[in-house]
Amino acid sequence: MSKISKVVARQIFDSRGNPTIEAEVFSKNISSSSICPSGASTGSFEAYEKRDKNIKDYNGKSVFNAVKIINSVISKNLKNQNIHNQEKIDHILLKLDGTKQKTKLGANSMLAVSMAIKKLSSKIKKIPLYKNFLVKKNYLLPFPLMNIINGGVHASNGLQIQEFMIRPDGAKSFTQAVKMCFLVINNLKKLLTNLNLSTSVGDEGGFAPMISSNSHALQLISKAIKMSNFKNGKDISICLDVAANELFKKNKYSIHSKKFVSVEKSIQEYKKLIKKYKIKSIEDPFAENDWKSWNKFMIATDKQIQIVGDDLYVTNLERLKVGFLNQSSNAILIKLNQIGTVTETIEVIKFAQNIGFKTIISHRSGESEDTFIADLAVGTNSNQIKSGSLCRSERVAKYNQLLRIEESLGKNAKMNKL
Ligand code: 2PG
Ligand code: MG
Repeated sequence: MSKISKVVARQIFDSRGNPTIEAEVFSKNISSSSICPSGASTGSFEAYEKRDKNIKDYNGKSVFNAVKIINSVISKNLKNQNIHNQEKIDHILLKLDGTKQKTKLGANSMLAVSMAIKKLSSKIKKIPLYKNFLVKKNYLLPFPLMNIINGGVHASNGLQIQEFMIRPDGAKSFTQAVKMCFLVINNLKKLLTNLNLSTSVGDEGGFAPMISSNSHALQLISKAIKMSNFKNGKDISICLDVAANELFKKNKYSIHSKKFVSVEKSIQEYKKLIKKYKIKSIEDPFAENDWKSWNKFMIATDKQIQIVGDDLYVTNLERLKVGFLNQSSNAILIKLNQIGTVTETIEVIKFAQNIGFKTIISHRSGESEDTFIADLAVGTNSNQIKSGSLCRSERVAKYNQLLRIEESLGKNAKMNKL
């Protein structure tokens, strides 16, 4: 048995330059560390992210109190625990916290520790991280969902929809999947340059040109797919994250233009976009409490596309159960820091897979060099992974890790089902 000797934390910085936590777990003189990510378009039911809120220090964003919690109470209570018993350790953290939204310890302190434990366990077992989750053989690679035009709160261009993504549905390997996305991104860059539009990027590495209509963004992407000699909807498909919480007021939505319109009208407009641009997946088409509209949308699209709950479920088992009974979606986005521990995340993935939902592992808009989610995707047999564009090292790091995993699997490497 390998025991935890201590846990140490420090404040470091995420990809937006905001303070975040790195936790390092020790077993004698071996250690592993992990970094907590942070969202911008957060669901209100997400677990609590502890920040100091002292406006005179780092504009209120420092995490020194959370660091202190790890160095004192968490380190003390985890001392001598078996490093391989993730569930027990996570339950100790949950008990220490004792609140519904993890407001006492902070989900950021808990998650940084929880992920570092998982990493140290695999290091001590001398197995790669992806082999330390649910899947024990026949590992599959997830399809990447690359966010190539950024809008919403991730950019300042005025685009209503937050993420315009591509998914290389025709790829036979992860290497090929990345190559296909690379080609489309390169051609999109050429198109933007020719139109004198900016090729600077947003928080998730996608371009953030000053265009303000969804259909303009979709036309550009369709054109880039064609220029790359791929067929839209077959080789590559377009997928969206609307992040509709940000576009909701008094039961109306401003998804398709700046004007707020009814749910029925929004659904009609969605249907037009789906048909015209062969869209295959839409995340958060409606707001987090608007369960009725989600169900109407499921009925209106009649299983033809993937409908993904992110802010709707916040990787929370109770909310997922409600969504299942309500027939709100057929897929779930998985973000570790929405719930706060590895064990709870795995529980949600297992449940989702049992009810036939697709699972999509996701980064946050504030990320780091930590590639934990790449291994999590393979180790849980998740169908897709969303980690931004093929740009900005904190995004590419996850795709690079998947290329390494594919290489290590050799002939046995296969793509997951869509
Ligand atoms: C989302 C995420 C990641 P954020 O809405 O899916 O793309 O964004 O981390 O800002 O919540
Ligand atoms: Mg989302």
